[in-house]
Amino acid sequence: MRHSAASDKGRTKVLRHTEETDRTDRLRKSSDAQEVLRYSEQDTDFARDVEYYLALEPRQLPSRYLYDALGSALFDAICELPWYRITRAELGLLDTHAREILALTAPPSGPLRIVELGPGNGTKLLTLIEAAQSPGPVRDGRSPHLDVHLIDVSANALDQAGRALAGLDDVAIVKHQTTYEGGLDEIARTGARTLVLFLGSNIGNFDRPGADEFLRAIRAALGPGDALLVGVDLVKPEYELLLAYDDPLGITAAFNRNLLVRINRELGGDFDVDAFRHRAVWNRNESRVEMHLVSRRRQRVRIPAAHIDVTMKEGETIWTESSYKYEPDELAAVLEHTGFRPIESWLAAEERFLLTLVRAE
Ligand code: AVJ
Repeated sequence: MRHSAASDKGRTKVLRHTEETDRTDRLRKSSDAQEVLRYSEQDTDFARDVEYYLALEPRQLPSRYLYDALGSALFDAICELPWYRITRAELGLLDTHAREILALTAPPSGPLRIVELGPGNGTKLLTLIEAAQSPGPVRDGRSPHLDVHLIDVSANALDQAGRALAGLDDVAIVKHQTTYEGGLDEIARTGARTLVLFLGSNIGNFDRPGADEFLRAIRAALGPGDALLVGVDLVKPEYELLLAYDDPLGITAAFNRNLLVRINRELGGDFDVDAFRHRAVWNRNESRVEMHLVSRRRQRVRIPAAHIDVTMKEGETIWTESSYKYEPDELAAVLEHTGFRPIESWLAAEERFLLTLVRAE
Protein backbone atom coordinates (compact mmCIF):
# COMPACT_ATOMS: atom_id res chain seq x y z
CA MET A 1 0.00 0.00 0.00
CA ARG A 2 1.31 3.37 -0.91
CA HIS A 3 1.70 6.43 1.26
CA SER A 4 0.35 9.33 -0.69
CA ALA A 5 2.58 12.34 -1.06
CA ALA A 6 1.22 15.65 0.15
CA SER A 7 2.09 18.77 -1.75
CA ASP A 8 3.36 21.57 0.40
CA LYS A 9 0.90 24.06 -1.01
CA GLY A 10 -1.44 25.65 1.48
CA ARG A 11 0.91 25.14 4.34
CA THR A 12 0.05 27.17 7.38
CA LYS A 13 2.40 27.95 10.16
CA VAL A 14 0.49 27.84 13.40
CA LEU A 15 1.70 28.55 16.88
CA ARG A 16 -0.22 26.48 19.36
CA HIS A 17 -2.26 28.27 21.95
CA THR A 18 -4.67 26.95 24.50
CA GLU A 19 -7.95 27.59 22.64
CA GLU A 20 -7.61 24.27 20.83
CA THR A 21 -10.87 23.00 19.34
CA ASP A 22 -10.69 19.44 20.58
CA ARG A 23 -12.32 18.99 23.98
CA THR A 24 -10.02 16.25 25.22
CA ASP A 25 -7.13 18.47 24.26
CA ARG A 26 -8.22 21.22 26.60
CA LEU A 27 -8.22 18.77 29.46
CA ARG A 28 -4.60 17.95 28.89
CA LYS A 29 -1.63 20.16 29.50
CA SER A 30 -0.72 21.98 26.33
CA SER A 31 2.84 22.68 25.33
CA ASP A 32 2.55 26.20 23.96
CA ALA A 33 6.20 26.59 23.07
CA GLN A 34 6.18 23.99 20.29
CA GLU A 35 5.72 25.04 16.73
CA VAL A 36 3.22 23.12 14.60
CA LEU A 37 3.26 23.16 10.83
CA ARG A 38 0.01 21.96 9.29
CA TYR A 39 -0.41 21.03 5.65
CA SER A 40 -4.01 21.70 4.86
CA GLU A 41 -5.29 19.48 2.07
CA GLN A 42 -5.26 16.24 4.05
CA ASP A 43 -8.76 16.27 5.44
CA THR A 44 -10.27 15.05 2.20
CA ASP A 45 -7.65 12.33 1.69
CA PHE A 46 -9.41 9.87 3.97
CA ALA A 47 -12.67 9.86 1.98
CA ARG A 48 -10.78 9.69 -1.33
CA ASP A 49 -8.52 6.88 -0.16
CA VAL A 50 -11.42 4.85 1.25
CA GLU A 51 -13.25 5.25 -2.06
CA TYR A 52 -10.21 4.18 -4.07
CA TYR A 53 -8.83 1.34 -1.93
CA LEU A 54 -12.16 -0.30 -1.04
CA ALA A 55 -12.91 -0.64 -4.76
CA LEU A 56 -9.67 -2.54 -5.43
CA GLU A 57 -9.60 -6.28 -5.86
CA PRO A 58 -8.96 -7.52 -3.20
CA ARG A 59 -10.52 -4.71 -1.17
CA GLN A 60 -8.00 -2.75 0.90
CA LEU A 61 -7.66 0.18 3.29
CA PRO A 62 -4.35 2.02 3.90
CA SER A 63 -2.89 1.14 7.29
CA ARG A 64 -2.05 4.73 8.13
CA TYR A 65 -5.72 5.35 8.92
CA LEU A 66 -5.59 2.88 11.82
CA TYR A 67 -4.22 5.64 14.06
CA ASP A 68 -7.09 7.86 15.17
CA ALA A 69 -7.23 8.63 18.92
CA LEU A 70 -8.67 5.22 19.83
CA GLY A 71 -6.47 3.42 17.29
CA SER A 72 -3.37 5.05 18.75
CA ALA A 73 -4.46 4.09 22.27
CA LEU A 74 -5.03 0.51 21.13
CA PHE A 75 -1.62 0.48 19.45
CA ASP A 76 -0.06 1.67 22.72
CA ALA A 77 -1.83 -1.24 24.43
CA ILE A 78 -0.47 -3.63 21.79
CA CYS A 79 3.03 -2.45 22.69
CA GLU A 80 2.41 -3.64 26.26
CA LEU A 81 1.29 -7.12 25.19
CA PRO A 82 3.65 -9.96 26.11
CA TRP A 83 3.28 -11.33 22.55
CA TYR A 84 4.20 -8.08 20.77
CA ARG A 85 7.88 -7.56 21.50
CA ILE A 86 8.96 -4.98 18.93
CA THR A 87 8.57 -1.93 21.16
CA ARG A 88 10.23 -3.38 24.25
CA ALA A 89 13.12 -4.76 22.22
CA GLU A 90 13.71 -1.43 20.54
CA LEU A 91 13.40 0.62 23.72
CA GLY A 92 15.99 -1.64 25.33
CA LEU A 93 18.42 -1.10 22.46
CA LEU A 94 17.85 2.66 22.36
CA ASP A 95 18.36 2.93 26.10
CA THR A 96 21.56 0.89 26.07
CA HIS A 97 23.17 2.46 23.01
CA ALA A 98 21.87 6.05 23.11
CA ARG A 99 25.19 7.65 23.99
CA GLU A 100 26.97 5.78 21.24
CA ILE A 101 24.28 6.63 18.68
CA LEU A 102 24.54 10.35 19.38
CA ALA A 103 28.33 10.26 19.57
CA LEU A 104 28.43 8.64 16.12
CA THR A 105 26.05 11.15 14.55
CA ALA A 106 26.48 14.54 16.24
CA PRO A 107 28.69 17.10 14.50
CA PRO A 108 32.00 18.10 16.18
CA SER A 109 30.33 21.31 17.25
CA GLY A 110 26.91 22.89 16.88
CA PRO A 111 23.46 21.35 17.11
CA LEU A 112 22.20 18.00 15.85
CA ARG A 113 18.89 17.92 14.05
CA ILE A 114 16.83 14.79 14.80
CA VAL A 115 13.95 14.07 12.44
CA GLU A 116 11.58 11.30 13.50
CA LEU A 117 9.24 9.82 10.88
CA GLY A 118 6.15 8.60 12.75
CA PRO A 119 7.02 9.36 16.39
CA GLY A 120 3.90 7.69 17.83
CA ASN A 121 3.60 8.59 21.51
CA GLY A 122 7.18 9.90 21.68
CA THR A 123 8.50 7.23 24.04
CA LYS A 124 11.25 5.99 21.74
CA LEU A 125 12.74 9.42 21.15
CA LEU A 126 12.33 10.32 24.83
CA THR A 127 14.22 7.17 25.79
CA LEU A 128 17.01 7.93 23.32
CA ILE A 129 17.46 11.54 24.42
CA GLU A 130 17.15 10.90 28.16
CA ALA A 131 19.60 8.02 28.04
CA ALA A 132 22.06 10.08 25.98
CA GLN A 133 21.81 13.08 28.30
CA SER A 134 21.99 11.18 31.57
CA PRO A 135 25.32 11.13 33.37
CA GLY A 136 27.03 7.78 33.02
CA PRO A 137 30.36 5.98 33.15
CA VAL A 138 31.18 6.56 29.49
CA ARG A 139 31.33 10.30 28.90
CA ASP A 140 31.57 11.57 25.39
CA GLY A 141 32.15 15.04 26.63
CA ARG A 142 29.13 16.98 25.54
CA SER A 143 25.44 16.59 24.75
CA PRO A 144 24.69 18.64 21.66
CA HIS A 145 21.74 20.97 21.44
CA LEU A 146 18.97 19.06 19.66
CA ASP A 147 16.55 20.42 17.06
CA VAL A 148 13.81 17.83 16.94
CA HIS A 149 11.36 17.57 14.03
CA LEU A 150 8.40 15.23 14.46
CA ILE A 151 6.64 14.15 11.26
CA ASP A 152 3.26 12.47 11.42
CA VAL A 153 -0.10 12.64 9.66
CA SER A 154 -1.82 12.24 13.00
CA ALA A 155 -2.40 15.42 15.03
CA ASN A 156 -3.03 13.17 17.96
CA ALA A 157 0.39 11.49 17.68
CA LEU A 158 2.12 14.88 17.35
CA ASP A 159 0.34 16.15 20.46
CA GLN A 160 1.33 13.11 22.47
CA ALA A 161 4.91 13.01 21.27
CA GLY A 162 5.28 16.76 21.79
CA ARG A 163 3.98 16.43 25.32
CA ALA A 164 6.30 13.51 26.07
CA LEU A 165 9.33 15.54 24.99
CA ALA A 166 8.27 18.92 26.36
CA GLY A 167 10.25 18.71 29.59
CA LEU A 168 13.65 18.00 28.03
CA ASP A 169 16.49 20.48 28.39
CA ASP A 170 18.27 21.84 25.36
CA VAL A 171 15.73 20.42 22.91
CA ALA A 172 13.67 22.51 20.46
CA ILE A 173 10.68 20.83 18.86
CA VAL A 174 8.87 21.44 15.57
CA LYS A 175 5.86 19.29 14.70
CA HIS A 176 5.00 18.69 11.05
CA GLN A 177 1.49 17.41 10.48
CA THR A 178 2.03 15.78 7.12
CA THR A 179 3.01 12.57 5.35
CA TYR A 180 6.56 11.26 5.57
CA GLU A 181 7.23 12.55 2.05
CA GLY A 182 5.85 15.98 2.88
CA GLY A 183 8.02 16.13 5.99
CA LEU A 184 11.14 15.07 4.09
CA ASP A 185 10.51 17.85 1.58
CA GLU A 186 10.37 20.29 4.48
CA ILE A 187 13.63 19.25 6.06
CA ALA A 188 15.59 18.83 2.82
CA ARG A 189 18.02 21.41 1.51
CA THR A 190 19.22 22.87 4.78
CA GLY A 191 22.74 22.51 6.04
CA ALA A 192 22.14 21.21 9.56
CA ARG A 193 23.72 17.88 10.50
CA THR A 194 20.81 15.47 10.63
CA LEU A 195 19.89 12.12 12.15
CA VAL A 196 16.68 10.62 10.74
CA LEU A 197 14.87 8.09 12.94
CA PHE A 198 12.67 5.50 11.28
CA LEU A 199 11.84 3.21 14.17
CA GLY A 200 9.39 0.63 15.44
CA SER A 201 9.61 -1.40 12.22
CA ASN A 202 7.48 1.25 10.54
CA ILE A 203 9.45 0.44 7.40
CA GLY A 204 7.55 -2.86 7.49
CA ASN A 205 4.42 -1.13 6.25
CA PHE A 206 6.09 -0.63 2.85
CA ASP A 207 6.36 -3.45 0.35
CA ARG A 208 9.90 -4.16 -0.90
CA PRO A 209 9.85 -1.73 -3.87
CA GLY A 210 8.10 0.86 -1.67
CA ALA A 211 10.79 0.55 1.02
CA ASP A 212 13.49 0.93 -1.60
CA GLU A 213 11.86 4.04 -3.01
CA PHE A 214 11.24 5.50 0.43
CA LEU A 215 14.84 4.96 1.57
CA ARG A 216 15.95 6.76 -1.59
CA ALA A 217 13.64 9.63 -0.68
CA ILE A 218 15.21 9.81 2.80
CA ARG A 219 18.67 9.74 1.22
CA ALA A 220 17.69 12.53 -1.19
CA ALA A 221 16.62 14.73 1.72
CA LEU A 222 20.00 14.24 3.43
CA GLY A 223 23.51 15.45 2.76
CA PRO A 224 26.75 13.45 2.97
CA GLY A 225 27.58 12.71 6.61
CA ASP A 226 23.98 12.75 7.79
CA ALA A 227 22.70 9.56 9.38
CA LEU A 228 19.69 7.27 9.47
CA LEU A 229 18.68 4.97 12.34
CA VAL A 230 16.26 2.22 11.29
CA GLY A 231 14.56 -0.29 13.57
CA VAL A 232 13.30 -3.45 11.85
CA ASP A 233 11.58 -6.58 13.01
CA LEU A 234 13.24 -9.73 11.71
CA VAL A 235 11.74 -12.92 10.29
CA LYS A 236 10.92 -15.34 13.10
CA PRO A 237 8.87 -18.52 13.60
CA GLU A 238 5.31 -18.30 12.30
CA TYR A 239 3.64 -19.08 15.63
CA GLU A 240 5.43 -16.11 17.24
CA LEU A 241 4.36 -13.81 14.42
CA LEU A 242 0.75 -14.93 14.59
CA LEU A 243 0.60 -14.43 18.36
CA ALA A 244 2.04 -10.95 17.93
CA TYR A 245 -0.61 -9.98 15.35
CA ASP A 246 -3.58 -11.98 16.67
CA ASP A 247 -3.17 -11.80 20.42
CA PRO A 248 -5.21 -13.83 22.92
CA LEU A 249 -6.64 -10.65 24.49
CA GLY A 250 -8.12 -9.45 21.20
CA ILE A 251 -6.41 -6.05 21.37
CA THR A 252 -5.00 -6.32 17.84
CA ALA A 253 -8.44 -7.41 16.61
CA ALA A 254 -9.93 -4.28 18.20
CA PHE A 255 -7.16 -2.15 16.67
CA ASN A 256 -7.99 -3.53 13.23
CA ARG A 257 -11.80 -3.35 13.54
CA ASN A 258 -11.58 0.20 14.89
CA LEU A 259 -10.83 1.28 11.33
CA LEU A 260 -14.47 0.46 10.52
CA VAL A 261 -15.62 2.40 13.59
CA ARG A 262 -13.61 5.36 12.32
CA ILE A 263 -15.11 5.14 8.83
CA ASN A 264 -18.60 5.02 10.34
CA ARG A 265 -17.92 8.08 12.47
CA GLU A 266 -15.96 10.24 10.09
CA LEU A 267 -17.45 9.28 6.74
CA GLY A 268 -21.00 8.35 7.77
CA GLY A 269 -20.47 4.66 7.01
CA ASP A 270 -22.82 1.93 8.19
CA PHE A 271 -20.40 -0.97 8.69
CA ASP A 272 -21.81 -3.52 11.12
CA VAL A 273 -18.54 -3.80 13.04
CA ASP A 274 -19.65 -7.04 14.72
CA ALA A 275 -20.02 -8.64 11.33
CA PHE A 276 -16.27 -8.47 10.65
CA ARG A 277 -13.60 -10.53 12.32
CA HIS A 278 -9.87 -9.98 12.50
CA ARG A 279 -7.52 -12.30 10.66
CA ALA A 280 -3.71 -12.30 10.72
CA VAL A 281 -1.80 -14.30 8.09
CA TRP A 282 1.92 -14.97 7.71
CA ASN A 283 2.63 -14.75 3.98
CA ARG A 284 5.96 -16.52 3.80
CA ASN A 285 6.59 -15.87 0.11
CA GLU A 286 6.18 -12.14 0.58
CA SER A 287 7.79 -12.19 4.05
CA ARG A 288 4.93 -10.24 5.58
CA VAL A 289 2.23 -10.53 8.21
CA GLU A 290 -1.09 -9.36 6.76
CA MET A 291 -4.08 -8.12 8.70
CA HIS A 292 -7.49 -8.57 7.17
CA LEU A 293 -11.09 -7.92 8.16
CA VAL A 294 -13.30 -10.83 7.15
CA SER A 295 -17.01 -10.39 6.53
CA ARG A 296 -18.90 -12.98 8.60
CA ARG A 297 -21.90 -12.82 6.30
CA ARG A 298 -23.21 -11.31 3.08
CA GLN A 299 -23.89 -7.66 3.79
CA ARG A 300 -24.45 -4.30 2.19
CA VAL A 301 -22.15 -1.42 3.19
CA ARG A 302 -22.79 2.25 2.48
CA ILE A 303 -20.26 5.05 3.04
CA PRO A 304 -21.82 8.25 1.75
CA ALA A 305 -18.78 10.54 2.05
CA ALA A 306 -16.74 8.03 0.00
CA HIS A 307 -19.53 7.37 -2.54
CA ILE A 308 -19.58 3.71 -1.63
CA ASP A 309 -22.49 1.32 -1.80
CA VAL A 310 -21.28 -2.26 -2.05
CA THR A 311 -22.37 -5.74 -1.15
CA MET A 312 -19.73 -7.89 0.51
CA LYS A 313 -19.96 -11.65 0.30
CA GLU A 314 -19.58 -13.95 3.28
CA GLY A 315 -15.84 -14.53 3.77
CA GLU A 316 -14.86 -11.56 1.63
CA THR A 317 -11.98 -9.59 3.13
CA ILE A 318 -10.61 -6.10 3.46
CA TRP A 319 -6.81 -6.08 3.64
CA THR A 320 -5.82 -3.41 6.15
CA GLU A 321 -2.11 -3.82 6.85
CA SER A 322 1.12 -5.52 5.82
CA SER A 323 4.05 -5.82 8.21
CA TYR A 324 7.07 -6.91 6.22
CA LYS A 325 9.79 -8.76 8.11
CA TYR A 326 13.47 -8.68 7.16
CA GLU A 327 16.59 -10.79 7.30
CA PRO A 328 19.62 -8.75 8.47
CA ASP A 329 21.50 -9.29 5.19
CA GLU A 330 18.57 -8.15 3.16
CA LEU A 331 18.24 -4.93 5.12
CA ALA A 332 21.97 -4.25 4.82
CA ALA A 333 21.73 -4.76 1.05
CA VAL A 334 18.78 -2.43 0.54
CA LEU A 335 20.40 0.29 2.67
CA GLU A 336 23.60 -0.06 0.70
CA HIS A 337 22.06 0.30 -2.73
CA THR A 338 19.86 3.21 -1.67
CA GLY A 339 22.92 5.30 -0.85
CA PHE A 340 23.88 4.48 2.73
CA ARG A 341 27.03 3.02 4.32
CA PRO A 342 26.79 0.92 7.50
CA ILE A 343 28.03 2.45 10.75
CA GLU A 344 26.83 -0.01 13.39
CA SER A 345 24.02 -2.48 14.10
CA TRP A 346 22.58 -3.67 17.40
CA LEU A 347 20.59 -6.91 17.64
CA ALA A 348 18.01 -7.91 20.23
CA ALA A 349 18.70 -11.59 19.73
CA GLU A 350 15.85 -12.94 21.85
CA GLU A 351 13.15 -10.83 20.17
CA ARG A 352 14.81 -10.89 16.74
CA PHE A 353 14.78 -7.14 16.31
CA LEU A 354 17.54 -5.08 14.69
CA LEU A 355 18.55 -1.46 15.10
CA THR A 356 20.84 -0.22 12.31
CA LEU A 357 22.72 3.04 12.01
CA VAL A 358 23.88 4.08 8.55
CA ARG A 359 25.45 7.15 7.03
CA ALA A 360 24.46 8.96 3.86
CA GLU A 361 27.35 8.79 1.39
C1 AVJ B 1 3.59 0.29 13.91
C2 AVJ B 1 3.38 -0.59 11.70
C3 AVJ B 1 5.22 -1.23 13.08
O1 AVJ B 1 3.32 -3.54 11.86
O2 AVJ B 1 3.99 -4.18 13.82
C4 AVJ B 1 0.93 -3.73 15.39
C5 AVJ B 1 1.53 -1.92 13.64
N1 AVJ B 1 -0.16 -3.77 13.54
N2 AVJ B 1 0.05 -4.75 15.43
C6 AVJ B 1 3.46 -3.36 13.08
C7 AVJ B 1 0.79 -3.11 14.19
C8 AVJ B 1 -0.61 -4.75 14.32
C9 AVJ B 1 3.01 -2.05 13.68
N3 AVJ B 1 3.77 -0.90 13.09
